[in-house]
Amino acid sequence: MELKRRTLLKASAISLAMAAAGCKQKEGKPAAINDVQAASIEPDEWKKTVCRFCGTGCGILVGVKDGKVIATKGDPENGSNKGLNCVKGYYIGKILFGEDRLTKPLIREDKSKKGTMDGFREASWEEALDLISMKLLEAYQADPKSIAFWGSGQQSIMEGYASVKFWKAGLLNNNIDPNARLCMASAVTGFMSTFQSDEPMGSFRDLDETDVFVTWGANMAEMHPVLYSRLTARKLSAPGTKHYDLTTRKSRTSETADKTLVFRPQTDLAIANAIANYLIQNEKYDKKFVEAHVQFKAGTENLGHSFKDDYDATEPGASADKDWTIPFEEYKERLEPYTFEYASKISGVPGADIEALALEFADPGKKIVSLWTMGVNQHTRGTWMNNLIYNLHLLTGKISKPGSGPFSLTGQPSACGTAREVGVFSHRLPSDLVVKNPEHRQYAELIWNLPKGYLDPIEKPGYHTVKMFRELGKGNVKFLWSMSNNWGQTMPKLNRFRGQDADGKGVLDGFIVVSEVYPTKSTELADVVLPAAMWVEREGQFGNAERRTSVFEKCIDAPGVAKWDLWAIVQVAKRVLEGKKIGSKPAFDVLFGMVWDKAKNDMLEDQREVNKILWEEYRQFTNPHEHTNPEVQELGKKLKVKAKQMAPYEEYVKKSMCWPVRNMNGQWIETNWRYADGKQEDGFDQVGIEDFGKKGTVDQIDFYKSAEHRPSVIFRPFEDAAEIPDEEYPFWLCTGRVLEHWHSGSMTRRVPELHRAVPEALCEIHPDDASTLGISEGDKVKVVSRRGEVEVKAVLNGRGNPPKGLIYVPFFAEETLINLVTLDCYCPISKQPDYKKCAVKVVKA
Ligand SMILES: Nc1nc2c(c(=O)[nH]1)N[C@H]1C(S)=C(S)[C@@H](COP(=O)(O)OP(=O)(O)OC[C@H]3O[C@@H](n4cnc5c(=O)[nH]c(N)nc54)[C@H](O)[C@@H]3O)O[C@H]1N2
Ligand SMILES: Nc1nc2c(c(=O)[nH]1)N[C@H]1C(S)=C(S)[C@@H](COP(=O)(O)OP(=O)(O)OC[C@H]3O[C@@H](n4cnc5c(=O)[nH]c(N)nc54)[C@H](O)[C@@H]3O)O[C@H]1N2
Ligand code: SF4
Ligand SMILES: [Mo]
Repeated sequence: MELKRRTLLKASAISLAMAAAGCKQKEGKPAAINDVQAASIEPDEWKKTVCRFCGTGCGILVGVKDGKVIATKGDPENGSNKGLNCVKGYYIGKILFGEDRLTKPLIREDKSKKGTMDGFREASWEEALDLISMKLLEAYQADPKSIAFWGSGQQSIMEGYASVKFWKAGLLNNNIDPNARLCMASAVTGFMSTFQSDEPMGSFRDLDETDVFVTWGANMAEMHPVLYSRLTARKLSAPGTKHYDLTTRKSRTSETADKTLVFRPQTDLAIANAIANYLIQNEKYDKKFVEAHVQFKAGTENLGHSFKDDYDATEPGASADKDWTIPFEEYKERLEPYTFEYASKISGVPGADIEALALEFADPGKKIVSLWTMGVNQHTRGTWMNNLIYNLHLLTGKISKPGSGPFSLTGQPSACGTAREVGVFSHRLPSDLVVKNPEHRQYAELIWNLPKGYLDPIEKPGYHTVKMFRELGKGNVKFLWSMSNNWGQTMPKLNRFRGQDADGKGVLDGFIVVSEVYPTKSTELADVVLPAAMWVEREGQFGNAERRTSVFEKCIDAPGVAKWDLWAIVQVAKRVLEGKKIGSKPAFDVLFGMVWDKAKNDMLEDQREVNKILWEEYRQFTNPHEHTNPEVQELGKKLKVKAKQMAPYEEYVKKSMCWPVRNMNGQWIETNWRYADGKQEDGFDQVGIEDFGKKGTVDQIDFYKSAEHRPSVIFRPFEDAAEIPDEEYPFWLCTGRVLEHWHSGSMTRRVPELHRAVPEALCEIHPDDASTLGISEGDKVKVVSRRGEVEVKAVLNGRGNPPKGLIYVPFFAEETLINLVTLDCYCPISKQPDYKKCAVKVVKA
């Protein structure tokens, strides 16, 4: 096994040396890890880490010698991947070594050169931090609403926690949101509206045990490859296991599916309702389960679309998240129009295929796992679509059981751990708490040692991401700090700040700080660039899609004077809070004194120590029962925050675990199926439900976080997309990713092997459409929307195959800025934009 691996690595090293790849990587230097490994040098030490790419959260062992990363391999002991890695994980070490790594702080001297990497000079950290702090204070004092922080599901958990604490408690400002708003916001509002508790109930182990897989808008073969291999392994080892792929374009994931249901964009809403309608009309739902565990609801309808900046203030915008209880009969009635015929007519999927899937749900003997990612979340009715999938699992009782459950897949390595769990959202606080609830704020005040009523910012909530960048474009956000993201490329409708008809004055005039590891489309727009220690150049934790918290150890030092992002946050907090008091104490001491070394006048040097101290503080949010203050214990109990209880930091250094993690007889035990009190003979290896849950009478399930312990089946109708193809713009544009590249390509395009595999973005188009337009393979085409255009090469029989009338363009290539074309309409509940559909025309360039 190991020998084979060496041979492989050798081959890749040879091809690496021979290739004249047009990407930036220090080749042949000791830093080019696989090179060294092929030369049979044994690492001094293998350190435990986690992949920094997708939400699968694969464990990776990093081989270190003489302070250098010389090899990487999958960690066989990690429960998420059991030693496997996809091609990005395989080459992950190389992301550290792009030749243009940012190693020194940069300060822009020439504002007229904004939009390029010219006009910067190198600066010391001291100077950069002083300047940032001065500009932040200046903007804040002029207008507290004019500052913003844009975070990321690629920050470590404590980096996210520190940024939340600084922004929300230090600056009393809720203008902090993560890139996860573009990614998981609809999943969050879906979970909260149905279950009143965020994140999936099941675990990846469901994939190994199910009878039927349903992908509802996820290209797992390319985006969660290691999980996908668990799916295919299950199909191979348990003949008869089925996979239904619902999609708007045939992808690699469709290739192994038993049935692919290609539907017209947005009509997934109608398909899901048709299945629910069938179950109810034919009494094929699980009556016992429904009677014991479920309530029925309806919500605001006819929401319209969020084209306008003031949409949130309109009547439908403001009431979008309202829902109310309805009797079962009313739910049944509302569903009635959703026959297979109707769903088939609007979706284009044969009625028999929808029926086949409905029959799977109707079969009480079948275990079903639903999986979805951006097809469902990046959707102007994203929250609704999440609700509709839960409806099917709740109606059939196929939930919280090994092999059965709705599983919302997370994109980023720590969208759950960081963005969601510690609350890097404009409306949230740690542990599912929200800023607009006074009791929730009071709980945070108790943990953060703040006077009662202290957390009372003007805006509750602050700006969500789309709003933040709209306001930046207009000049109303005057100070922005972004960290571990690349908004200059990944934000929808980019020409609000760049492109031919840009309204980008705000970006030019505002003061923008970008913490990065490479030059990007965002650093081009920055006033200060802070060089960050990336991946294993610092220690941290990620929380993956199955609620698994993992520690990654620091393996090497960062290049140049690049520094840990968390250090930069604390340093700016130190300067900005200078002279301010909370009660009678210096504000900085109250908020960050515990990680500050007064003697050295710097943050504590030991990163593990810093992580540990902050983690133990965060753990007070999730483990009130361990707290010494009875007030915390009581309020914590009332708010049921214990549903997310965590283990001490050191326990995660030993092994990764899925929360809630409970201490049972001195052992820290993870939870694979929430809400369930498992019996071992039923396949559970956990016993005992949450302390505040009662032993469920039906299926040993108790949805203890839901109102009245009953999650909601919510009726959500079909409402059409925000922009629909017409005569002038006759095609649907769908955007997304490819296996080899990560988002804006800033890291993966610097890995020669990945860059060579997919060197440019291509526009997939159906051969019939191409022929009508006179387009041949490889021709340059212009993709034009009402907002902007890009030029891109056409591919007729590419990796994915769109149906007639739909084209697909990935967004990894900065020279093909497809987000100049996309739309920034969002789901009115989650405020997550819909990158998956807008209307375009295609012309030969
Ligand atoms: N290689 C690689 N892997 C990644 C990433 C990466 O950049 N590269 N990024 C990670 C991140 S952050 C994310 S969010 C995930 C994204 O993972 P995915 O969501 O799987 O990938 P995408 O390419 O964004 O979206 C493709 C899916 O959207 C579906 N879709 C399009 N329109 C609709 C619609 O109207 N309704 C429904 N139901 N489905 C629709 C398509 O059918 C297709 O299955 O990938 C993660 N993994
Ligand atoms: N058209 C279109 N656009 C989309 C999507 C789509 O489907 N279609 N999907 C959306 C989704 S789901 C997502 S999640 C977003 C992702 O959008 P972004 O998060 O904006 O894009 P990334 O390329 O992941 O940006 C992460 C940046 O962090 C840098 N980095 C790496 N490590 C570190 C570190 O330790 N510290 C710091 N400070 N920086 C670091 C990397 O170099 C990289 O440039 O894109 C969204 N945009
Ligand atoms: S599947 Fe995801 S986490 Fe695993 S190696 Fe690939 S990118 Fe990394
Ligand atoms: Mo994402």
